[in-house]
Amino acid sequence: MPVLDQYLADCKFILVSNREPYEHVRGVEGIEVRQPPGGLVSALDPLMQRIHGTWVAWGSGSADAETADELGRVQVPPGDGSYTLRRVWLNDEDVEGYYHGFANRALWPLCHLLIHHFEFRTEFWERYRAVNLRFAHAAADEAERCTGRAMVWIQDYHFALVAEALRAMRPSLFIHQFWHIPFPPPDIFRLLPVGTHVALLRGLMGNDLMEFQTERHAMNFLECVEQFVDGATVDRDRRRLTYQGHTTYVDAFPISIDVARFTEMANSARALELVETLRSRYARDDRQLGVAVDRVDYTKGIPERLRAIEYLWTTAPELRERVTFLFVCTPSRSNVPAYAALEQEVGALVTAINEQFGTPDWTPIVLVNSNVDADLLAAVYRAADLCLVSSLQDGMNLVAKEFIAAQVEEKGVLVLSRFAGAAEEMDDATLVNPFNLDGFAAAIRSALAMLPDERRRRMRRLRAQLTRSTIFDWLESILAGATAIIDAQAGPRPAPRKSEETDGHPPEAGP
Ligand code: GDG
Repeated sequence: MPVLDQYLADCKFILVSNREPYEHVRGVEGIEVRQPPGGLVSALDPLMQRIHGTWVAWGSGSADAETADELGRVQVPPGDGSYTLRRVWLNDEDVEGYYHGFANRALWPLCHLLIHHFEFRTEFWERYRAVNLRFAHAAADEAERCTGRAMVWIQDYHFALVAEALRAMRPSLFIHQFWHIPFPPPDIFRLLPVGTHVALLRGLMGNDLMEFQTERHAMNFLECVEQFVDGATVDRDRRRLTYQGHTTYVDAFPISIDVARFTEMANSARALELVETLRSRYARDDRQLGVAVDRVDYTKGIPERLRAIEYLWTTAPELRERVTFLFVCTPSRSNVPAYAALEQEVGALVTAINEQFGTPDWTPIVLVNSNVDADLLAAVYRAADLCLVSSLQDGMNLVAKEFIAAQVEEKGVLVLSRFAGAAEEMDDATLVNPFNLDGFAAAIRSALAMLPDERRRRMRRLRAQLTRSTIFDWLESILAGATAIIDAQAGPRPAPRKSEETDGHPPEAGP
């Protein structure tokens, strides 16, 4: 990664995210270290090791405190220690208010346009502000420890207020933020109480660069600023805005996956064994295998998908027993009531469909209600004749990309919601509107009927395109964008304030 390495040679890189890359937990045999699954950690951890950065995150593990120093710092990876993890401590009320409350019950549904799930409570908002401020202090403190330049990269909607607070503490920092989920248009964003929506926008405007998954989300953000922030100047053509003398650049950087790793996993001996098992169990006698993989989240359109399948088998009885669906539905955020209710709804729908259509030797829908390991996941994708992604709204959707990377035999069809960010890059998928019941069912039907040559032609193009845009390309383009802005920033950056030149803690600053 030449751009990155060149820039970071004399710059400290500070990453801020909710989840930490290494969690220490107390197990039966003492303290164990766990690395949470997920593409972001596996892409950013090697980078952090190479550039010896600092990662600021919530210390969520049961043995995190005893393995860190009094400031919450610990060297990771264990046994190598090439970078610093700075843990921020949250108590139960913080987690309830900041994470489950404002982030997941207010911002998450609002950004996904699912306003019937939107819940605002002032106590959640207050916690969110307080926790964001704490993260800003931790990042400022880490920046203070370096002699040269520093760059802070904030991840996601958990931290909409960090950039502004951090800029007040350390005006000379380069700060940018990647927003992983959609950004809503003004008519939705204004459902937040007056004051809160402006505070969030001003918080994000503390960034030098705001990164979104798609052009549409970037434009929504600019429109919200234009409508709600008095005194802000928005230049849509040049995708930037200016407020109180500070310019924020805004752009789209679609995230991706480690394509080579997924392809390699799909080609492993273990995956091949599992593919055999899956196909002999679920795709005997020329039956097709349809798969779906999601966290159980109301944004993923799982009930809508089940209803489309039910409609298909009701209106086209000849397709019964011709396809089995395997749904990997990983429980998620179960302590938020809407998620617990959704888990029940999905279970009940699957039971009803299986009772209605099942036969002694055919279970129409196989529901796996737990986290599956990476080998099995790769095998599920490889074994599939079709993959259904039916998000009602989605920033990107990595499942669609993982499926393509694992389709080494190029025989599977991707049925993809047009409301997932991924759809904007994937003309060769079968695009669907998950709200359109019979349209969705018809799309599944035509995917099942697609001939092998057509499947291969489409999958080959999807694979070629994915290979050109991996998570490493994503990282490189963001860092290239950031360094271009640094180079272009006209005039000297604001002089450091008094507090920055001392060893003292940064001043209190709030949004
Ligand atoms: C947010 C945005 C955006 C799921 N079950 C298992 C498992 N998974 C993995 C998948 C995939 C990931 O979880 C889900 O990623 P998505 O992209 O679908 O969705 P979110 O979690 O909602 O992520 C989204 C993303 O951020 C990145 O910016 O694309 O739009 O909402 O990687 O494979 N993995 C394993 N076992 C499971 O049972 N190993």
